[in-house]
Amino acid sequence: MQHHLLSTKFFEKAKHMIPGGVNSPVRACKSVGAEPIFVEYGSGSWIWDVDGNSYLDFVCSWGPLILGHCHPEVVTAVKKAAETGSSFGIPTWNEVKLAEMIVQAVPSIEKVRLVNSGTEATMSAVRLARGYTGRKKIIKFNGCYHGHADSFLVKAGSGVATLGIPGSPGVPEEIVQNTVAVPFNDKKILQEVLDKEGDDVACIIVEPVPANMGVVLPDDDFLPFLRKITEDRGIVLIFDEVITGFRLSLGGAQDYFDIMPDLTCLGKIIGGGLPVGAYGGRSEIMDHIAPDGPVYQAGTLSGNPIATAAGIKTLEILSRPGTYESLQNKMDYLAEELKVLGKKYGIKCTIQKVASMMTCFFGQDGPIKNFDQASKSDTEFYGKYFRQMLQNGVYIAPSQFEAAFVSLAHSWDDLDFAIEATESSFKVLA
Ligand code: HOZ
Repeated sequence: MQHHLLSTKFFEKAKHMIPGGVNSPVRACKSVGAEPIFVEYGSGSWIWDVDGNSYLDFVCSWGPLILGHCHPEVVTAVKKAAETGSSFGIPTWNEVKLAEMIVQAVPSIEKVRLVNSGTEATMSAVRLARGYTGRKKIIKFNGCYHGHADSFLVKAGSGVATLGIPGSPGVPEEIVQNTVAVPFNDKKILQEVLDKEGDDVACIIVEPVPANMGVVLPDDDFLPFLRKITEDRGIVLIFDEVITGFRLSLGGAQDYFDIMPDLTCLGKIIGGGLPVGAYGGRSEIMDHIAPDGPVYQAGTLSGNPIATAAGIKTLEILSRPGTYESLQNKMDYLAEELKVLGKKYGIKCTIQKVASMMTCFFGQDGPIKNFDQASKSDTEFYGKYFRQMLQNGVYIAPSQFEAAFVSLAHSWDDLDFAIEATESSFKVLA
């Protein structure tokens, strides 16, 4: 039987100095009726907490660790970079190398600017879209999460959905009135909004496969529709590929679905576990960014040499033959076995997956196509499931509205371990 004495002690202490004891809200595990574990270290697909318990990890730092924890080649690259200087605020060759790898892999990106996080990437991309079009409004989709910049905190997913808060105090009305949120996969409502306000719309920003309301797949004609209506109206189409970039394929969701946006936001995997974000797209648009153009955006640590070293090595490993097939096969196996177990124990759940990410929506017959439907999931059951899985040595996201990620480090034995842990959990909860 596990105990979490030291984690509890650390959390108590943390709460005195850090709001809620955590540096990002979902980590507090509130919505699953638990307290956070404090991690001591990770290796491959496993993490160990400060009380000596081990867990098979399906959070993988919320997506970046597609190679697992402490991949030896990434560790070597990071060590080597650290020995030659951690930050200069002067260009380094690593920035060019990472930019080149991104431009080569992501089909719609001709030029790319490196930043430090996904939030920075999305807020900068929207500023660029506004600067480029001279228009103010942006359209986003309910349940999609694009980081925590003011304009995006309207019907957002991830932690905002997890905690059930409508938006956020501190975001001025004048800012959110320029953000229109519409249901994902609903062409009719979007068309109506555009017929009314289309001439004022600078951009439509979308997670091509939303993963912050749980994993929700776009209808076959939805992304092509977005591409067509934005093109027709001179609206910039932004794909937020912070999660799907280098996850669905080397070229991200745009390559997977063969739909080219005007701008793309990246984060997570391109930093190999260190803080890197990026936004890029057609040169004609990107050339509006300072110093070439008037749209301002800057950052002291942007293109950081250690973070870019981790990113370069990660992308290099991902581009070796067979990586995406291996990830896909493992996720297919896991999802199929979970489906069988759901049936066996009479647990109503809908599993939605693409490539190596998935969500199991409890209490649902599915398919889940938008945030309204996702939010009808049985979150109380999810909480119980989370706690059982933790006891059984598996760490899944402490929220129904996130994704589970399989990494290259997950072995077939690991997957069988997760399947057994799920069976034990379902037995108790059925
Ligand atoms: N917004 C992140 C998940 N989509 C959570 C980040 C974190 O808590 O570390």
